[in-house]
Amino acid sequence: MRGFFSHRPLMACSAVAAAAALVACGGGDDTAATPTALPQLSAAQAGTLSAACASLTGFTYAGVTIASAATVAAGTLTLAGTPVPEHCLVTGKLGSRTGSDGLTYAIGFEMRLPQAWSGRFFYQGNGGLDGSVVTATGATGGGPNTHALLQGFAVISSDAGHTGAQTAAFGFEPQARLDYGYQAAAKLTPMAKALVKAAYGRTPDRSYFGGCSNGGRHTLVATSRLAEEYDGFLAGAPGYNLPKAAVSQIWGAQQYARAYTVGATTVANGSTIADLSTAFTPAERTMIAGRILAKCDALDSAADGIVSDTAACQKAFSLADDVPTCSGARDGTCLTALQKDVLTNIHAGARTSTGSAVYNTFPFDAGISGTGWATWEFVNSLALDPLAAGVVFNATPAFLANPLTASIDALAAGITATSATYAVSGMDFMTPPNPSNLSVLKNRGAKVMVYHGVSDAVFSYDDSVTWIKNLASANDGDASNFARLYGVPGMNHCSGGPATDQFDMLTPLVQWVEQGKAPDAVIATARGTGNAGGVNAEVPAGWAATRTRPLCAYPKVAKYKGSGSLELAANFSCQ
Ligand SMILES: [Ca+2]
Repeated sequence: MRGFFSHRPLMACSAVAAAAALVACGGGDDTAATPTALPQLSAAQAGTLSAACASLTGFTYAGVTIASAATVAAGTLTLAGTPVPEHCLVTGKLGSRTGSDGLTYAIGFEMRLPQAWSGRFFYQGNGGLDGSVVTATGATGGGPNTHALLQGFAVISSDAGHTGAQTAAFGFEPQARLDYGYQAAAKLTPMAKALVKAAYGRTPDRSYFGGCSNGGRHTLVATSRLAEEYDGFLAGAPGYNLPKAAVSQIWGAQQYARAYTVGATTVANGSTIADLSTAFTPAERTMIAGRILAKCDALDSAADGIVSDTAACQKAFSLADDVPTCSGARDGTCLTALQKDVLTNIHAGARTSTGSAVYNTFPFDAGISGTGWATWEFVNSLALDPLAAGVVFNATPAFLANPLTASIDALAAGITATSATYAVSGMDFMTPPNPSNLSVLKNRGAKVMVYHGVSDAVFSYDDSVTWIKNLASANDGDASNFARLYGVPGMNHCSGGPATDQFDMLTPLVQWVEQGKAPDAVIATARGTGNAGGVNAEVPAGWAATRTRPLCAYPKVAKYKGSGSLELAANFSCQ
């Protein structure tokens, strides 16, 4: 792979930036603190499909087999109640091969090419363990209302090099791991741009990469590995330390097992697992959320059911002092001392037996009442994360006999280790090589926007804060001229929870990249009753169904202006 520059002053004086920074560079005067102007990329120009769609079956590219190319009439697909305009759907495979396990592998993909094209290309990073070609609508998270395909992007989606969504068997095959980690995206990108050229007569003017969860991970990996290929990156709930988060989840399951009803079981993905949700009932989690709100809601100047000032809340809220300790049986109004110990540990973050942090802390936030929070903590921690951490990321892969008794030390070591068969560690193939050094994309004029639910239970919002802080430190204390993080209070993993979880972050990203209009705030809406893109049942009854809020770029938070309706974003500002 390309080299990574670590000497920032050198980059600040690169050829691209030299004109704007001539004095500072030539004089070698470190006291000159004037920020270097970053290049402004030009706007994409609209076009139309110039090739006959069916003729794209004849598209040739090394290693590619096109299976089909057919016109999809307007309205055949509907997204959030909106008919998708006419487009050309091309399906195919790249790099068919026989794996070390004797099975056939390929990077399956589909590409949707709008008849009326914006001049832009969107790489859709998908979730989970990949393994299926999710419809290439360009879903960007933020509630099901925004899709790059609806905005005229040519969109590619892939299975990342293996089939069988949510199964981990591919994790025994070394190359399939690497394709899942980052190589499928690297291989598909130039192919997709060539296919765009075949379809429209020119390569895309501007290229974007986005997704949520594992798709957010793909996106932050691309900020590092594919910095020269993309102009804008939209990462939702980025599991950019995904192997660590997976080990952390298993550790969390072991914590919950200290307080659950022994013998209680539930079924997930066809398997019977311990019912860890008995450790914290919905009534107890709702009570905890209420206690957090009582302490933290008004810290942002509005008692509106939203804890906007996450940092202040961590200082103000004490699980020990602010939640009653049960004097008798659990009845939903209190927590036992053991429950408090477990939940304190969960928020303090996973540790090895010698006390080393496995991952990161998790903030207290009102979204702990959400069903998504519970699913990740109590179900996926036993049904999904053991597949990822035990098999796919592990130097000695094996299905875990019992995640509740698995060695966290061994799992934590396994994701950083290599072996003769697995020469690249899980952490190396799954994460950005250096998430704090984005000099290449920065100095090209590319931009990064990240959003993250503060009540995400699997990938910690705190880890995204760590990312933006480290990025700022590597850029004279402020990376906001090319990268911004937007916390979504109350939101669980990618969507849901008591939150304004519907927003279009792609349009502001395009405006930032192509017009230089920096996004200070992004307006988000609650998906209450009647929402065309799907109703979020966890919007509190006291909220307007269409409540709006500004999502603010970290470290700013949304504060009430002091007058006007609490339901309208216009009455809040980012401070
Ligand atoms: Ca509030």
